Amino acid sequence: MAKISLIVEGMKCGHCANSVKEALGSLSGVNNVEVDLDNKLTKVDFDDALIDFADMKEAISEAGYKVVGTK
Ligand SMILES: [Cu+2]
Repeated sequence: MAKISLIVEGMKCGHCANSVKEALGSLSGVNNVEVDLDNKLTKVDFDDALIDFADMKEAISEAGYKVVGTK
């Protein structure tokens, strides 16, 4: 199990946070997602044998938000 904190731009409210959560949660290999809206952080627990940063970035992009880095 691996953890990453993604810095996501464009999330403005609880609805945005849920959209990002759902986009990531639908990917196989993602075990848990927590969004910290105030700090633009999305914390993901994942299995690095099944999914990587690029996959998460793409899913978030498809949901309409932008990953600008990690922390
Ligand atoms: Cu919103």
